[in-house]
Amino acid sequence: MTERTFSIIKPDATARNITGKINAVIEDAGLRIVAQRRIRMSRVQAEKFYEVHKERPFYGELVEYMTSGPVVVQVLEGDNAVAKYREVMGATNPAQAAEGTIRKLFAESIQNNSVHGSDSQDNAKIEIAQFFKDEDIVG
Ligand code: RTP
Ligand code: MG
Repeated sequence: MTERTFSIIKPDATARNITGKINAVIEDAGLRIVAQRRIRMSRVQAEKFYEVHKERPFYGELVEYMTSGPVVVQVLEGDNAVAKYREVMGATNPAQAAEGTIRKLFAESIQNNSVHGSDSQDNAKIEIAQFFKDEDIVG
């Protein structure tokens, strides 16, 4: 079933100028980038986005990191896009990520792991709506 997921290319990746390389992996996996914008996340945006992790010990550092440089927010579309993109991203910790995944190829550490992808269809909808208007998504 065709669905959409939300992606962020994180500050470690924009800093190394590898957004195109990451987009190539996304497209080679059969996902289409149907919306994309480069932004500087505000503290308020980052705190809201990662609110589910508020009680985790890494929350403060994570918000700090996500606001430390530009990010690229994206909407990806394709068959089973949510699960497909999680597969393409690889495990949160790059040391455990499978060969060929974005995090295996590019991530620097468990925090600086190059990309975010929604973990469910419900969250994908919520996350997409946080950053994109319907008319800015062109499928
Ligand atoms: P994401 O939400 O960014 O797609 O990543 P994920 O589902 O694979 O991982 P999650 O558990 O949701 O964690 C969100 C992000 O927090 C950072 N993190 N740091 N220092 C740490 O131990 C730690 N653990 C997680 C990562 O940037 C992770 O992607
Ligand atoms: Mg997550």
